[in-house]
Amino acid sequence: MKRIEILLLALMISATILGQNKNAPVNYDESQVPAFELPDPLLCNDGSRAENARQWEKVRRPELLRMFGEQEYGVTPSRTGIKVKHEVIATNPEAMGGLATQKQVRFTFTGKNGKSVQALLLLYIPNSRDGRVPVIVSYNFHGNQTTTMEPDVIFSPSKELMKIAGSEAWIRGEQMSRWSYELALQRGYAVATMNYHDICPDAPDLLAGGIPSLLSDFDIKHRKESEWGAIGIWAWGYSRIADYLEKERRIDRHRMVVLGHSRLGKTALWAGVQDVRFKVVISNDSGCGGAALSKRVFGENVGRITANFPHWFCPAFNQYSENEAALPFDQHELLSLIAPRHAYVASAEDDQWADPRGEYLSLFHAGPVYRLYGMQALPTDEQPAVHQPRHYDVGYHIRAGKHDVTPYDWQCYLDFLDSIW
Ligand code: GTR
Repeated sequence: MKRIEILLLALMISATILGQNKNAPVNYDESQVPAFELPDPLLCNDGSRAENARQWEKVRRPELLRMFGEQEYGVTPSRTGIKVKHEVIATNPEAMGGLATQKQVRFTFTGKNGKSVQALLLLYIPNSRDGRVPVIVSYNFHGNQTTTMEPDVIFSPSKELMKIAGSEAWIRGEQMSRWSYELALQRGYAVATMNYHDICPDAPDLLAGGIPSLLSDFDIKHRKESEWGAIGIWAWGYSRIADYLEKERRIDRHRMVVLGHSRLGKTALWAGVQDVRFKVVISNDSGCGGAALSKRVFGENVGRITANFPHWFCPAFNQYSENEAALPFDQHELLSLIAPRHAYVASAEDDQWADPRGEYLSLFHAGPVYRLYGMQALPTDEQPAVHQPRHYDVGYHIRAGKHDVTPYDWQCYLDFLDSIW
């Protein structure tokens, strides 16, 4: 073999070993979906089958949880040594034209290395209700100030951190179409948001900021196979928000919802799976590495996602790049880990990159675990038409339009929450 051929061969082999192929082919043709067999979520590693909720909780659930940690998102450290301080830095009892009480809470995280980082939580509590109310917790993409035109909402600290992104995207109100605050507040729900970059900057090179900078032994470029990455760290951040909300006297800590869109939908699922304080877990267009079944290899796939976002998952996940058939698990099992709490999956018709059908089937195949608890899961593998929400003890809808969060999505989520509470 010529030298150049040897070099090419070596490159091909290493690309396969390392996964992460930016050019992994993308399929949008249903007839080209490979034949695959989904693992049975109830089948334990020793070959026995969980027959009831107790066996599920004792044996199978911990096995699956460990698998997702070790092979996809990375293991969440049981102790980070990080201390958190909360300070209410602004309040407005007459926010949103009197609809809500607004609070802005500064979180200061301090690591064992003595470094600190700050994050800012924006909380709206409905004034039309007395006492404790349910809360929807959801990260935003570009700062609290982008979720509303309310002039007293302080810019998220990550605006400084993300100077490279110093674009239009960060201006006040820019993302407000994604935040149906009024609707939620009118219906008696509090909403809490924080910018996800505050917790961990979403760019491979910026991982030096945020929580990673407080972890002296963490180096994104040299992680161990099962070491956590950005999704794991954002999920950890969701739990820190829950810590605060549990102590807030207007919040009903038994009715905390985590909601996320897209990469933050993946994050909401991983957070909700691990932290049982979230009683409802909502995935909005979360796609590959979120609600969608990986083994369908439809739209975004493991090769593409691990190549484009090497910092999101743990290195062990790369081995399934262009090799989804080898996955010993699939995302329906992630959704099953939410039982006996409630999972909601939403898709958008034009968001084929996220594989709407794969998202639906994933929730359908999580059904056996919900049924162990006597809960009603999706009764059929036939995906409903657009704007025909299916609300049981789990929920699903698909709407017309593109990859986004819209008032229609919020309305469906609120209807579902009303139906279970
Ligand atoms: C895309 C990515 C998706 C999804 C999306 C988003 O580029 O391929 O997995 O996470 O970003 O978060 O908006």
